[in-house]
Amino acid sequence: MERVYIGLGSNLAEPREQLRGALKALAAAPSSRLVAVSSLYASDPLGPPDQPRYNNAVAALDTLLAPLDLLDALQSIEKAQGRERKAERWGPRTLDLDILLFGDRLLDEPRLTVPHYHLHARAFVLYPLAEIAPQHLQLPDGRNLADLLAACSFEGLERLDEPL
Ligand code: PH2
Ligand code: MG
Ligand code: MG
Repeated sequence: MERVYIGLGSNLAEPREQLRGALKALAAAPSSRLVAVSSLYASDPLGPPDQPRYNNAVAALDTLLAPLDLLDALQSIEKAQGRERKAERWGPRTLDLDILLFGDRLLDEPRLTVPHYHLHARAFVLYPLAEIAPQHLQLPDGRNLADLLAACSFEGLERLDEPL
């Protein structure tokens, strides 16, 4: 089993329900066990500003799947929840499931880069990740989660009290 952290995001069609649906699907993913889920967050959109705020969360999954097989599984969950792939970069979406970390692996493949490209700079990833990751988590490239957090402002992020 390898521990994978997955970023969840949505800003269309009842975002909180989108995240809930995604968690249900993740819990049912083959050869995998959903082990932790962060709080629910609301966040200002990164990218084009003329789009709704996002809901974000991070989940921890233990899996026997290979990285690209997990990516296939995540993309079929996105698709089942109405995700349309559009040309606009960072545009609105019903559901986005991003592999943030996959055990200790460093992957640089056409379909998958791990750790996720923008992990280090995104409050809506780092703060929920820190809730469910070990306190001294070290990324496979040597960076420490605590250092990344300390350098990342909470601005634009809001932790919601409602349960996910
Ligand atoms: N995802 C994006 C683009 N911008 N902004 C927020 N706040 N949250 C996201 O999950 C997000 C985003 C592309 O994946
Ligand atoms: Mg994303
Ligand atoms: Mg994505």
